[in-house]
Amino acid sequence: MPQRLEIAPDCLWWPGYLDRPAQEALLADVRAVLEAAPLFAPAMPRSGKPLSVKMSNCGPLGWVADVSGYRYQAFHPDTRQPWPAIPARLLALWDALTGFPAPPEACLINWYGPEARMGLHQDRDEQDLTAPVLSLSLGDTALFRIGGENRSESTHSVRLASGDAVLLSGRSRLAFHGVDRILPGSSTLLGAAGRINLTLRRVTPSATV
Ligand code: MD3
Ligand code: FE
Repeated sequence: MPQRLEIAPDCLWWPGYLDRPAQEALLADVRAVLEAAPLFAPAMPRSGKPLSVKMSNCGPLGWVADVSGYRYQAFHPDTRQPWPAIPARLLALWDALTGFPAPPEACLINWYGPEARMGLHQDRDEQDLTAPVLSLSLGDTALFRIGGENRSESTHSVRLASGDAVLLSGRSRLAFHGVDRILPGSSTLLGAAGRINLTLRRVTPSATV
């Protein structure tokens, strides 16, 4: 079991959690998902300005962003087809790393070209903010930044590399975070510059006893 580090309160990081063969297998799963659900270009609500990251999803629900807002929906914004299922390998990673009693409902696929970034934001479009979020990185290293629940709080940065896993729960679930830049050429996994980040999430409240 690779070493686990706490980058911020309740934000756990496993550098190199997936070895190279596991990264290659996961990448093959992602490429199969992208055949059925191609990357789309999300846009900022109101302005319609495109984000630099391209996206897709798998699972019963997917996160989309367009001029009318941010939301989860059951179908691809361009093809109007239901999202493909979450690959079994990802469901197993969710179970192993979160121990959460309900399966993820959404897996957002973020694709970063060499110039892409993601501004500091909070993830609060999910109805169940008590469930964890699991992130997996493939390809080039990202300079990831995380702060506290208020934008004004200090932040710190870590380099998320191919195969790294990050688990956000508890006090980190509403932390501001973003990607300042990626380091093109830092990984050979994708066979080209760029980075893929997968985030597995619950969206709706899970049943309580
Ligand atoms: C901290 N993705 O998809 S993953 C996102 O690398 C997103 O693509 C980044 O931020 C990426 O929303 C960061 C790590 C991560 C994911 C979800 C979080 C950090 C988080 C949710 C709450 C707090
Ligand atoms: Fe986020």
